[in-house]
Amino acid sequence: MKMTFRWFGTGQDPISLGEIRQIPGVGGVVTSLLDMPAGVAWPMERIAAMKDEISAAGLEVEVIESVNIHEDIKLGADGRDEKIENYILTMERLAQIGIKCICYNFMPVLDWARSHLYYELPDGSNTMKYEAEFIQNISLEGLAQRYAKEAGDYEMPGWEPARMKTVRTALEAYEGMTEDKFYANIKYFLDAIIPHAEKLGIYMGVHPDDPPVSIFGLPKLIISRDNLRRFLDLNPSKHNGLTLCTGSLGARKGADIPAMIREFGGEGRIHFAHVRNLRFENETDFYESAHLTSCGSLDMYAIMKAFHDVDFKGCMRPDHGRMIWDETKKKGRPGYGLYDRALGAVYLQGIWEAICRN
Ligand code: DNO
Repeated sequence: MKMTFRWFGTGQDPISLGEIRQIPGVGGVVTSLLDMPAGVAWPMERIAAMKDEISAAGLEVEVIESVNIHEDIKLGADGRDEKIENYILTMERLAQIGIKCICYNFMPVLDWARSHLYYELPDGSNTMKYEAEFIQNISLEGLAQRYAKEAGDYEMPGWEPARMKTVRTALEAYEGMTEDKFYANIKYFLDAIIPHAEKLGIYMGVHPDDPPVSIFGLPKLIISRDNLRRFLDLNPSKHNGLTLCTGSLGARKGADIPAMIREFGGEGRIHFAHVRNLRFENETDFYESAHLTSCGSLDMYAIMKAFHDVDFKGCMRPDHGRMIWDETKKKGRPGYGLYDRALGAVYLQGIWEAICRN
């Protein structure tokens, strides 16, 4: 296991590479070119500049999160082939700087969503929260406005104001989308890109849908063990794999995350891991707690033990953290402050060391 840290890029992230380099045990970052719209081929100069900047700071570029998928591909619409070709071009260029793992998602229209970005906990820290009733009673536009207001200078990925302008049309395009059709569209994409991934030595890791429930009438299809199985079986190559996100999958009460790690990790199909905790407040609502087992509802020891038992050699990163020590808004995108994630990275490595030495 290699511990990494997500960094959104210069101008996109108030956290510096210098700060990340000082987190014990973290030698590389997970990053992206956030301004690249889905469907275009990323320019080689931009990719090379990203690599040079990160190397100059003494860090590796370990994983690209994300190369986003154009809606035409998800919908199986006319024009998907051209976007798939651009996707492959981007993969080829990323391979030139040594990238071995790409994280992406197949979430319809939106990326992840929460009701609250800065929910205050009793200790005075702020965190993200998902409250089902709140989401049921707000329109998508209302939520987008709330994010735009609350997230300060940073756009929430998947909720960019420019994207919100056409979001109704995008939502309508999903009317009548069936599960079988959606999986057929995924298969079409995978069958096109995976042979290239094999040639390039790139491992693709799909991120599960977050939250794992349907919101604003959109289907959520990659949320459970059975869905992950179905996804992997669409294309049996080892290069078609998962980003195992404990927080997204774990937001379904009762989900057995260690069992999923053992099953899919044991088959060599987990290529990247997001490891975080969350605390359920009732059957449907949760907030994102500090990483410690004692702070949330997930058993972080059991999760790390499962990764260890399947001899997980990929990259892992701490995931969303709380905003602590006065860093709210000034110091990080929602969920992506410096301090709580750094504590998470060190805590997870502590568990790992104890398991390895036992
Ligand atoms: C949220 C992230 C997601 C993730 C994408 C992967 O914090 O886990 O936005 O990066 O879904 O494509």
